[in-house]
Amino acid sequence: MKTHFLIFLTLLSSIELYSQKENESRHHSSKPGSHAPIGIMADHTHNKGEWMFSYRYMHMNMEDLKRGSDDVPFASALENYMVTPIRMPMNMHMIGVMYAPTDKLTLALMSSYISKEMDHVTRMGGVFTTNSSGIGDTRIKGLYRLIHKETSKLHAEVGISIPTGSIQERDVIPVSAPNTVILPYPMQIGSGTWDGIIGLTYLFETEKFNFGLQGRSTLRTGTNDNNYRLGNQYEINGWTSYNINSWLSVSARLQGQSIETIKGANPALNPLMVITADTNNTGGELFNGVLGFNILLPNEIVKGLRFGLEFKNPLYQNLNGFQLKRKESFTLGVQYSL
Ligand SMILES: [Cu+2]
Repeated sequence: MKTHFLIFLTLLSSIELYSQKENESRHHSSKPGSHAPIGIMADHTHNKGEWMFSYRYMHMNMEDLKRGSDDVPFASALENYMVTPIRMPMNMHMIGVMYAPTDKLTLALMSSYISKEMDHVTRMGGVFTTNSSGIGDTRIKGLYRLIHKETSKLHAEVGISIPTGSIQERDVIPVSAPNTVILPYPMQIGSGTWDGIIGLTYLFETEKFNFGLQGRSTLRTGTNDNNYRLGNQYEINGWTSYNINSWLSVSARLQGQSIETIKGANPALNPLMVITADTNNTGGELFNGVLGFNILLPNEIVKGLRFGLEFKNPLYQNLNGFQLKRKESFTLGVQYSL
């Protein structure tokens, strides 16, 4: 009986010690919700001398057709085009490095490996699949702190996207005779142009809750080697997260996206062949709901290691012309700071 009591006392005091330690490390940046949901890029800055390495895996799927905001059958696209895609899954592996040379400025470098697959049906009822994969465009960014208080933070993002991703992806299609052709716009890996990225992120943090608002644009410049330029992208994200305890937070966010149409056209693509080769069928407005959670491993286990997961569900999509409908997607990520 006495030994049981002693064990009980020892346990109690170790719990007491642990929670004291937890209190000491309860600085705002060391909570799970201090980082935005994992699908948000450039959400935070670092203190002078800090490094961070990250890896994200993103899976997206598109399936069935839309014209504007309406669901339409494949047959309606096949009245005007020889071929329509029916499904397009996409996988993306992203690696990132962040480093802060000063307290004010954080530098970030991002690279990716992308693989895409597209299933099609032809007017004659035949089906076939094309594939593409490779290294994506490379992004170099500077994040500059404008406001950096304990509870409210504001930083600007300025960057460039270097066209390291291929715009010459080819595959075999069985239309007329099996033939290796250049793939349409959505199956290419990069933009082929030097693009600018600008953004602004505001964060508000309390003991339990975090709120964030981010606006960012990808602005394309010039014309690529295949005579076109992808549309500019404008995106706004608003999110809130709640720290359930010292290592787990849950989040909800809303995302609005506006994508402009492609300017110019690749002369090697016949826009009557397939809907994805017609630039009228590009761009649109999307509104998504995203749920997720962040895990910050306790310092006693590993210092500075985080995990995040997010599930995205389209709530509204208004797409120009005929386009594949965006479906659910998820992002899984690991971040390690030192
Ligand atoms: Cu970071």
